Amino acid sequence: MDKSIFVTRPSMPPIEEYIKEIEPIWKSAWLTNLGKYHNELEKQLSEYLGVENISLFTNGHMALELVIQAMNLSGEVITTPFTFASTTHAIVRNGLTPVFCDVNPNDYTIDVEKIENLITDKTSAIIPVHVYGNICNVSEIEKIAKKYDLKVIYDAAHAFGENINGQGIGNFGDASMFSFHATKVFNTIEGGAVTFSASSIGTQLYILKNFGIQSDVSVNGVGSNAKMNEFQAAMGICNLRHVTAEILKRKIVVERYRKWLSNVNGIKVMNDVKEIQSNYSYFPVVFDEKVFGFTRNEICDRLSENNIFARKYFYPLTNTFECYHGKFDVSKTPIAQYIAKRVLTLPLYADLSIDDVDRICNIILEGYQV
Ligand code: T4K
Repeated sequence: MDKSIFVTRPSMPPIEEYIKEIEPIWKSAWLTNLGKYHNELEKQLSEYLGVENISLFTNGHMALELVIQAMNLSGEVITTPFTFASTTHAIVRNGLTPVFCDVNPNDYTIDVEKIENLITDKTSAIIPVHVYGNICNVSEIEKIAKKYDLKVIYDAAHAFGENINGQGIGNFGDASMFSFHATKVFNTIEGGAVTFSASSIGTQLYILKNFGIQSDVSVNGVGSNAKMNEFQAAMGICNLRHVTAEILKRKIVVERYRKWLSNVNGIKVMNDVKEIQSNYSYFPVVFDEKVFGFTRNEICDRLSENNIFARKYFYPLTNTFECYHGKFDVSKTPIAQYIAKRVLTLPLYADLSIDDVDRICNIILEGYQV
């Protein structure tokens, strides 16, 4: 029986490297609460991401929840439903109403042509998603935000280390949230960060991730606890040494998938975009069953029968979740609905072998009539 292949597999440093990194933490017994390793990783990440301001968190979701809180938003927030649960939940958990904009059919990010029609006098922000690491149309979003005086917070969970024309992706909008979860291109086991433009947001984030505590005798924010601990930070420091090489290995895997699947009728794959330096975080494939001859679900099942576990990211759409039943009209996001029913993210990680990619593609293409 073949070994199981999952949609992803964490990048990890050699264990000796991690042990060496955590020994001083052990000896000092300073384990968390914004310690030395936390501060060091913050510094290294601001350099790697090419941003001036950054704040680390225990995970990406808390980073998003708290940056939304830090912006003091009210009323409605325009966002997309073609994302992980976190994006929509972070908006709702802040007492805000998500207003769902459709995605564009090319890269599944927010359709900038459809944003303005959704703006009302209650709109306070736009929260677009760089889904799969596909970068939103940041210049159009900026124009709209300026015109209507709206905040922009990017869900950049998938966009670690990406650049547009050499500029780090964390420099756009008022803020961006990155996820450092085990399944991401760069991980701190669990973890996340917010990059932001106004330094006042930094003060707010600092307070909000530590219970709203400003000093020993002053608590002036209704904060949470979302601090990154020292073991997470040490993992980040190790992984950061290897991340560029890991991304290059991912690129080789992606190129092999493209070689097999790019010219298949009824299969759509993502290609590189000239201005964008990609991190190759996900490999989504959209199956048009009428042309390809098989549905996404049939291909997903066929892979599972071979112990290959691709994932239907992002199905179901967040605006169809049971917890939001009756609240949103999914017919207003038809492109997102179309893609969610047909997309499959194929296994992708730095150590996925070319032989495995070949095997996966052969299984996908079994029975395909040219
Ligand atoms: N915004 C967006 C757009 C996001 O995609 C996410 C997270 C967030 C916000 C929130 O960021 P975080 O709070 O998570 O930092 C996974 C990840 O847990 C989640 O981080 C990620 N997005 C989402 C797209 O994928 P699940 O529920 O699919 O994970 P799970 O446990 O099924 O893992 C997927 C596969 O990864 C497994 O089949 C095997 C492999 N795996 C997983 C883990 C946890 C490993 O090999 N080792 C591991 O330790 O959500």
